[in-house]
Amino acid sequence: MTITITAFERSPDGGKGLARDTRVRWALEEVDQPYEVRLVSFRAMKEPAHLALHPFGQIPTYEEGDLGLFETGAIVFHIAERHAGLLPDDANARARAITWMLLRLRASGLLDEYPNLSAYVARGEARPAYERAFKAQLAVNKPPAG
Ligand SMILES: N[C@@H](CCC(=O)N[C@@H](CS)C(=O)NCC(=O)O)C(=O)O
Repeated sequence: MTITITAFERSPDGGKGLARDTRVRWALEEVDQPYEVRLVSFRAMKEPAHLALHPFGQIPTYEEGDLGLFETGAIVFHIAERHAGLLPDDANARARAITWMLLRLRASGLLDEYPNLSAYVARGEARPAYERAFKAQLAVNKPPAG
């Protein structure tokens, strides 16, 4: 079944990968799932068709057959539940992995305090799946001049 996500038609970050569709793209790349992207303008995000998918008129969203999801963590969790490779099978290890998955690491301020966490993020962003996700979002975003 085709997976379709939404992303900014023109991201305010100019291609730095900060918009949250990058996280969803990354999860899909990690589990090797092809996906399509519907680009939405700021205006279209607030119109009924998109609001039916996302009650707050934001990106990302996720559609797969009858299923429509919003909220990045929920989408990534759904992908991790459906496909092997993101969460361990052992119940306790899985619970610990989910804890880290739900932590908004960048927003937490912990990266400055704990160098091992910055190194963990750097290792993640060096992964081929992240590079593919980043390049895919960059392809629709123009970096700022200079
Ligand atoms: N809690 C939501 C936040 C989604 C969110 O903030 N999306 C931003 C892009 S990263 C957005 O659509 N901003 C445009 C707007 O709010 O009008 C999630 O994690 O998915």
